[in-house]
Amino acid sequence: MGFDARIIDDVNLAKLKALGNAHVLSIVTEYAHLMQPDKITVITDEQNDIAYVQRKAIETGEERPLRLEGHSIHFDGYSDQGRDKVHTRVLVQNGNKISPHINTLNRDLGLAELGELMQGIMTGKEMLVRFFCLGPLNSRFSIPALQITDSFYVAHSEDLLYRPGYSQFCHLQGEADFFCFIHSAGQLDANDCSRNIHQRRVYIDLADNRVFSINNQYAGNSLGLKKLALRLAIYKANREHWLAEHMFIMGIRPTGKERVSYFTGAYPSACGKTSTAMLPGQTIVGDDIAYLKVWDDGSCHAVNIEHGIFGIITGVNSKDDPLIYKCLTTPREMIFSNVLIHEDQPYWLEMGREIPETGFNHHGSWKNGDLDPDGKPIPAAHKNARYTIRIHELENVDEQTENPDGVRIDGIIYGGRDSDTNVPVAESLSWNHGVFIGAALESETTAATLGQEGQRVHSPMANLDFVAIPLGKYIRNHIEFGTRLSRLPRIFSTNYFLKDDDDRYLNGKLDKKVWLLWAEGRIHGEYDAIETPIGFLPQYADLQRLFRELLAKNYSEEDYLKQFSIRVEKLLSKLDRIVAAFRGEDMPVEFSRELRNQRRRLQKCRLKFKQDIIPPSAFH
Ligand code: OXD
Ligand code: MN
Repeated sequence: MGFDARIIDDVNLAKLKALGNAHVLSIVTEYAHLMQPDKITVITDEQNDIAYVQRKAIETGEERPLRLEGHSIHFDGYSDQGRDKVHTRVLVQNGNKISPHINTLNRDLGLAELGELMQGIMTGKEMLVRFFCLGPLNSRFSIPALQITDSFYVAHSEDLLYRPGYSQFCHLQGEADFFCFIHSAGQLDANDCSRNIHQRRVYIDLADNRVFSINNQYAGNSLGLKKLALRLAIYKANREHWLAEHMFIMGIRPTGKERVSYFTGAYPSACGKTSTAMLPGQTIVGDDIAYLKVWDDGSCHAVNIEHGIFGIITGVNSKDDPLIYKCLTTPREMIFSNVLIHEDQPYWLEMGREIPETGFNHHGSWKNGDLDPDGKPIPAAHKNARYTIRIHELENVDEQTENPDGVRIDGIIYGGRDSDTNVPVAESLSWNHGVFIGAALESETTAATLGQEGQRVHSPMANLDFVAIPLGKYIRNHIEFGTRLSRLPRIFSTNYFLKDDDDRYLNGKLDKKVWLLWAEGRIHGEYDAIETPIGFLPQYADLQRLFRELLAKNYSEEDYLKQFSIRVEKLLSKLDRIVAAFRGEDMPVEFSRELRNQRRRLQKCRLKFKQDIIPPSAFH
C-alpha cells in the first residue's frame, strides 16, 4: 500500500520518511486508505508546524477566538460533555472477560465494526499526523505516542498538554515501541460539533498498543494521550513492573523549613486533584497522570506524563484559586471548553462573578430559562466545562517538572468523595495496608463522566475507569512494587467531602492544606499519631497548631471529634461493599489479609467500646 500523491505532498511525505520508521509509515498509510482524508499534514516539533495547528483550529471553526489574546473557546456537542464509559471498550481475544468491571468487546467484532464506521470518515477533511512524548524528553519513563486526528482542536489541545515528540520518534531507530491513537470527530454539525454521537466509539486494542476514538470531541474521549494512553500504559506497566496512575504529583514545602517532599495523590475525577496540587505555598509537578518506577537507589520516582492541565473550571474563583484564576483572565495561549461566551468573554459556574443572562454555550444561543429537548433547564455553562493550559503558565510550577529522572516520592495519597464514612486524613499502617486503602477507594460520581451524579462507586486507586487488566493483577502489581522498594513512600488516605447530618461539609476548601502538611511532617518524624483500626490518626493538638499557623483558624476539639471519630458501622458496611465489588476477581492474598485484619480490628473495637462512633482519644 502506498500513498496517494493527491493527498500528501512531497514536503509532508519527507517529514514522515525522515523518521526512518516503517511502522509509522504503514500505520499512516493504512488509516489514510480507510478514512480517506482529502489531505495529510504531518506536524513535527517545528514552531511553524505547531502554529499551523493553532491557526487552523480557528479557521475551521472548531475554536473561536475570545477577547484576550491567545484565548479561544471550543464547544463539544450537548451530549458529548464527559467521558463515555458505555462506549469505551477494551478489545479482547476470543471473548475473554478481563473483569466484571471492565467493559470489553470481542476484538474481531470490534475491529470489524470500526472498519465500517471509519470507512471514509475523513472525507472532505484534513488528517493530521502528530508525534508526542508521554513524559519528559529523553527520559527512561517516557513513551513516544503517535496521534492521527482530523480535529484541529484535539491536535491543539495536545500541544498544550503534552511534550512534542517528533525527535523522540527519530530516537526509536525504527522500533515499534510507541503508542498509537486514531481519532476522527466524524461529520460536524453547524456548531462544528460531532454530529454522529450515536456512533461514538472508543475502542482500546491492547494487542497493538492502539486506541481508536471516533465521532466525539470531548477531550476525555478524543485526546489519545490523556485517558486513552493511560489504559495502554497500565497494561504495559503491569508487564514491566512499574505503575501508571491517575495521580497528581506535588512538592510539599513546610513554611520555615528548607525542605520539599514530593507526594503523589490519586483521587477520582473532579474530587480535588488539581486543587490539592495547586495549594498555596506548594509546587505542582502534575495534576492528573503519573508514571512511578523503582529507582536505582531503591526509592520511588515519578514523572508527570503531561505538561499541561485540562482542568475543571466550575468553582474556580479569584479567592480560592488565585493562580489559576489569574491565568484564565490574562492573555496567554489557552482553550476554554463549554463555558458561556458573552461579548467574547468566558463565564463559568461559581466563578464568583455575576453570569450574564444571555450568550452562546454548549447548546448554542442561550438565554437564562432555556430548556433542552428533554425539558431540562440548560445551565449557563456545563458543570464539567474546562480550561486547557500549559503547566509552565502557572507561577507555582515545580522546578523539577522536566527532570528526566522525575522526583523522589515520599508520600502517596488516596482520596475519594465520601460524605459519611472516612476521616479527613489517616496514615496507613503499612505499605500493604496502604494498597488496601487505595484498592478500597469509593467515591460519589461527578459530571466528569456521563450518567447520574452522586452515586457511590468503587474505584480502586481512582483508576477503575482506566484499568485494562484484571483488578487482582492490578492490585498485585502495587503490592509487588512495594517489595522492590527499599525506601517506601508512606501511604495516606484523605477525604475532603465529609458532611454532617444536615448535609453540610464539615471542612473548608483550604483545610486540605493542614492534612497535607501533617502527612509531610509524619514523613519527617515530626508528629506522633494515634494508632486506630483504620490507620494512624493525627492528634488534636498538632492539628490545632497547624490550623492556626497555616490558615489562622481556630480548630475546635468539637470539630476534631466530629471529623476524626471512627464510624465503626459505616466502615464495616464499606468493607462489605468492597468484598462484593471484588467478587469474581483473583485478588492477591496480601489484599485479602488486609481486608480480614481491618474487619477484625473494627469488630474488636465495637465489642470493646460498645458504641458505633468512637473518638480517637479512646485509642490512646
Ligand atoms: C479528567 C478525568 O478529565 O479524569 O482528568 O475525567
Ligand atoms: Mn483525570
